[in-house]
Amino acid sequence: MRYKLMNYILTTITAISINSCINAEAPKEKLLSKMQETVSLGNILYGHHDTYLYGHSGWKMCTADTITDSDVYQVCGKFPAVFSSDLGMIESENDINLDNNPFTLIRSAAIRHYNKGGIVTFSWHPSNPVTKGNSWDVKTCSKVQNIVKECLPGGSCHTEIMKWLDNVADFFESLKDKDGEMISFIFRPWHENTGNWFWWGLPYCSTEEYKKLWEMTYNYMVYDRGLTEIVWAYSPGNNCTEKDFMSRYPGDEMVDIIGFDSYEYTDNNISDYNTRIKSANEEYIKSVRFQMEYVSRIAFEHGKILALTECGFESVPYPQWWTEVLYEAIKGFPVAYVLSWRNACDNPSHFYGPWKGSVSEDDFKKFSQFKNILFLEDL
Ligand code: BMA
Repeated sequence: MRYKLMNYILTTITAISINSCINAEAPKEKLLSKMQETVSLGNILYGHHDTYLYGHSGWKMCTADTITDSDVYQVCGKFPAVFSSDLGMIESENDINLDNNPFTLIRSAAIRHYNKGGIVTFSWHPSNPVTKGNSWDVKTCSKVQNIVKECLPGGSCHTEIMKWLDNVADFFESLKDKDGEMISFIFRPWHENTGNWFWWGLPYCSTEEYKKLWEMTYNYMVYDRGLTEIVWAYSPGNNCTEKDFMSRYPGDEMVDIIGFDSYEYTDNNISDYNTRIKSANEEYIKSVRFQMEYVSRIAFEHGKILALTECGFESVPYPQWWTEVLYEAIKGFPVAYVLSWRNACDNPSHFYGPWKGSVSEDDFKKFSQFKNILFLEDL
């Protein structure tokens, strides 16, 4: 009897502690589990940058309580599973980001999306701290004028960049769920680092300096500010070699997601329109699959989640782009999410997602009905 009672008590205690472990799962673990589960079931989450904030036809969200629209929703009746936005200009304490979105609205949209079970991600296009131009201001960049080096301890911009990180951290800290707890989200700093268009790009700093920049960012957020719920995404650009991709990898302890950004471009030397689009589509599928091949292997070997962190074909000119190009490019890879870039509201040709009346509208609907492409309502 005593043995049975003892056994019962032990079993109960074990069950309680297992349950409390499950209940106590931190927001970051929950977010990672959500993505892992997606992948293990062979599903892919669909995401769209700034989806709640504005749309191609010129609509713009104005107040926090009107966060009820999205070009994606207008087309397929479902909201994306992943909501992305950008922190560019937060460094200069602007109230509005580089794409004219008030940070208050970005915050509201992110929290609302999270409270509905969605996944939130932020990129950051910070200004050039030396020239005060934007992220793309690389005119003076070279290994001689190395801005990344200036940002590191001892460099002329170090104090300033630490203040920038402070502003980013303040914003992150303000992201609280309905119970007042900090939400978990994906942060994707220093992205497309293998290209030559950002001041932290491949030609403008050494691999060690890039890694130190990441480490400085990570240490500040996690150890100085205690922001332990951040999910860190490392996402270089496309068409880079495996060697370049990994040469700047900051290390397993500072990364949770490994992915890349990849866009489709046409070759203007091809004069016939249809041939030009066909060739761009073929090239895109080939290049994404080529890179997915090695990035998925790396992600697996390092125990990380795989994602196509940005993708698209500006103006989506090919009507079947979603099912015949994007889907073909990612099919068969364990990708947790794919994210279409923004549908600008002030530049008619700068859109990457669907919108009502776009030539790829019907195809997007078809794509959204694929059983393995998940939206907010599926989470
Ligand atoms: C780029 C473009 C820019 C935008 C930037 C940050 O790809 O869409 O217009 O300012 O992203 O969102």
